[in-house]
Amino acid sequence: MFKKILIANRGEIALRVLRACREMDIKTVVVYSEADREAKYVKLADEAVCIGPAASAGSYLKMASIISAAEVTDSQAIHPGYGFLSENADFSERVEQSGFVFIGPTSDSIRLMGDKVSAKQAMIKAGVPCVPGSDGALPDDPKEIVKIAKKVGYPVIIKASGGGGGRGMRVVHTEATLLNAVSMTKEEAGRAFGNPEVYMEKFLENPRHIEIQILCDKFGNSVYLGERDCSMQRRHQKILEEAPATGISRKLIDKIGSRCADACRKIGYHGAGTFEFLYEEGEFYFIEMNTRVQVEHPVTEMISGIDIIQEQIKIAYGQKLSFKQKEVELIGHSIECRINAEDPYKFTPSPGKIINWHVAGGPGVRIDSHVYSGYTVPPYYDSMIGKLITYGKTREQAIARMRVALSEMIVEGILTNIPLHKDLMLDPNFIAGGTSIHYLEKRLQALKDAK
Ligand code: MV4
Repeated sequence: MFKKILIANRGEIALRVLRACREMDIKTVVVYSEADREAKYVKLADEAVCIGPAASAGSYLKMASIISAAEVTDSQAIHPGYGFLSENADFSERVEQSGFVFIGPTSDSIRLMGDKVSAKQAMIKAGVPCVPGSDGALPDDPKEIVKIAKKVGYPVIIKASGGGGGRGMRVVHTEATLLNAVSMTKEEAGRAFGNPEVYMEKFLENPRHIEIQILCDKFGNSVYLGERDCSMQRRHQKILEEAPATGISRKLIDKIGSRCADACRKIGYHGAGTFEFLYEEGEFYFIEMNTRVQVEHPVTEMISGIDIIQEQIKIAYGQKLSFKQKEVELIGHSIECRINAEDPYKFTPSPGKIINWHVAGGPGVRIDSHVYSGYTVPPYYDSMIGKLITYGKTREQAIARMRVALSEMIVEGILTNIPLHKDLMLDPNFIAGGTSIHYLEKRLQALKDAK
């Protein structure tokens, strides 16, 4: 096994990776910016290297500084976490060219999935169902574009090939506004992603966001670890996730899951990965694939008993997957509430010093967080300061445990979204399960209107 791994990230995921390494008896190196000097994982790591100023452009995004830190500490591999350089194909390439192992898929896989048109074409070829739409990128000829939209049927959505995660999209309801929307999306995409290519899909009005977790080794063995429901979101930021998804049959999950695992084999993927789907009226439609570990991976860990970070490390080292699909047993239910340092209803960031931090406990409660009493939440990064995860035999029990756990949380000195999570745990529609991607925004609007 690796003797030493460098963790190229910050916050709760840096601590999460560090814990996985320590359990495996692997030495850890963390890199940190000047703003993260006081973080808990910096003290827990075997070695820590300051790589630059608070602004991530000068630290967590500086490839040369991270690779230098790996060189001076004699690290063997680099775990990129999520965000920052985790889905940057050039970074993974440079890591490998410098003689280190990138804990993730090949740069070719990252590139294939980073371009949404090539990702979708690869998935169609591999037999994964996709949203009906244009066959690849849209042509320049306006007549052709109008023809494609007519065939797809309105409403349609125009998406940038270089986009993803909600960036660079436009919904079009009628032919009258189509061509202008296409040019505007192309214009923006060229500026934002350096790639003006766009494609078209049928716009699904009220879907759920369901994703499939997969693991593949370097020998063509792949498994799926069931699904997560990530529909509870606002402005493309997920706020809570759960596994399994309410009301979707195991038979259907097994069908779509094995398609995903097959697709990984076909494209030579290795590592952990997530297939994102829209789910509407009993059908799955692939939209994007994430080639990193995700924030919400713990809910899958809770119901599968599989440590996804440790599996990533073992795969990267070149071990074969130690279990087969039929040995994957998903038991119980898990919910994750993302704890953000922000106003619970205005969503404005609330960085600053945490005067008092007291976390929940008891059976079926997990906290992934790097913060502590006296820690100052820096204003430079994402507002997520931790994740509260519960597990129960049933969804009802996971919700009940979440309700109690939220009531036990004490966070003083900054605002958090804990009150919003408390509200949601009592919301009849959430309790019923299966709400769409638009539910939270609609509910927040209704609250505003009532005031
Ligand atoms: C869509 C869609 C409806 N129809 N595609 C937004 C993020 C990006 N991953 C894809 N997104 C969407 N694609 C079609 N054909 C609606 C969304 C969408 C969405 C998707 C997942 C989670 C939250 C969302 C919020 C708004 C829109």
